[in-house]
Amino acid sequence: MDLLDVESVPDYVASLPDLASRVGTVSQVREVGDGNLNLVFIVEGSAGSLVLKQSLPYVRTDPSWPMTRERSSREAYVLASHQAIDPAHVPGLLFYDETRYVLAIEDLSDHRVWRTVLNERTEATDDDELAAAALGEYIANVGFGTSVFGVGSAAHKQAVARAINPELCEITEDLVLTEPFVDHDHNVVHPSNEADVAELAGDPDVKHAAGRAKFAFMTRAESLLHGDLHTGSVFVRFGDDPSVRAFDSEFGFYGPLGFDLGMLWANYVLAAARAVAQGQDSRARRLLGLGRVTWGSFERTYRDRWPSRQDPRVYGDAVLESLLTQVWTDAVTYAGAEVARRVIGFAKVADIETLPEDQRVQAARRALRASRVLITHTLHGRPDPDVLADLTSEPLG
Ligand code: SR1
Ligand code: MG
Repeated sequence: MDLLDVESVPDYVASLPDLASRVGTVSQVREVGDGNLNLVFIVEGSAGSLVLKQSLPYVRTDPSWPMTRERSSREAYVLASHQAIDPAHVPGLLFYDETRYVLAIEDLSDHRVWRTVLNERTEATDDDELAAAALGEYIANVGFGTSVFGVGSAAHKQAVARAINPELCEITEDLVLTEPFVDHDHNVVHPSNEADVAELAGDPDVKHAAGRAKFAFMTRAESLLHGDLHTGSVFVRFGDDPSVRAFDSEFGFYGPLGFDLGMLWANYVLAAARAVAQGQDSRARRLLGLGRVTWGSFERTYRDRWPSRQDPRVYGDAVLESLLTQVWTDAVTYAGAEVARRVIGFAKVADIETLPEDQRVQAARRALRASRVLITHTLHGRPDPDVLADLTSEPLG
C-alpha cells in the first residue's frame, strides 16, 4: 500500500519539484484528517506550507466498507473546474498525483471549519451571514458557469461524461435519499427519538418526496455540484480579511443545482436545532435566516450572470424565472432529506451529537420535525418562500 504517513511525507514532497520549492525544507508534518474518508496532512517548511490529502481505499470511520480511490481524481476535477470559475471560494489545487491519489492543496490553516465555529458560538454574529452570502455566490457562480448556459451544448455533454462519480453518488443516493426513510442498519437514534423517526418515515408523503428527489438526483445533470456542501465542508476566516472556501468536493458530479443549496440549508437547520436546545432562541432564528441569506446572494449572482448565457433564442427570461423556482423547490426538498439523515443515519453531525443527552433528544426531535416540513413542503403546490422562516416556534411534544 502506498499510503502516506507523517514519516514518509517529507520524502514525498522532496520528490516533487513544484511542491518542494513551495515548502522548502520540511519542518513539521501533522495528520489532521477528521472526516469519514481521507488522510489529510499539513506540511510546513522553510519556504511555506501546503496540505496533502490522500484517499484511503475504505471508509476511515468504518474500514470494513471499501471505497474507490478514484474519488480523488473526481475531487481534483471538480476543484480545478470550480477554481477556474470562482477562485475566491475554493482552496487552490496545486497538484494532483493520479498514481497515489494525492491532492496537494493550498494550506488554509488560518481558516477554521465553519461547523466547529458555529458549534462553539453562544451569540449571533454577522460573520455567519457573511459566510452564508459568500456560499450563495459560490453556488451560483459554479452552478451557472458549468451549466449549458455557461458553456453551451457540446462542452456541457463532454463535462458531464468526464465528471461521472458513480460510487460516491451511490453513497448519497443511499445515505441521504433512501436509508433515513426505510429500515436500515445504519439508522441509530436515542430511544426517546424512535417515535419521532417513526412519525417521519411513516408519512407516505415523505417517502414520495424522497423518491422524487432521488430520481432527480440520479438523472438531472444540470451543473457540476460540490456534492457534499455541509458546514463541515466550509473553511471560514472572519475579521478584517474575510474568506469563505468550500472544500472536500469528492462527491461532486453533474446534478440538480438545488442539491448544494439544500445541503447547506439543512445544516443551518441543524445548527439552529442545537441553538434552540441550548436555550439560544434568538440566535436560532438568525441561523434559520441564513437560508434566506444564501438564497438571496445565490439569486442575485445567478441573475447577474444570466445575460451572458449561451443560446438566448429560447432561453429567455421566462426560463430563468421557472428555473429559479425549480432550484428553490429542489433545495427545500434536499434540505429535508439532509436534516433527516444527519440525525438518523450513518453520518451524524457534531451539532447534535455533542449535546448533553436531554438537549440531544430535544434537538433531534426539533430537527426531525423540520425535516418533515421541508421534505414534503413542495409536494402539493408552489413552495412557500418563508418555509425556513421560523421552525423554532413550533412547540415540542
Ligand atoms: C461513507 S461517507 C459518509 C458521509 O461522509 C461524507 O462527508 C458524506 O457526507 C457522506 O454521506
Ligand atoms: Mg467530506
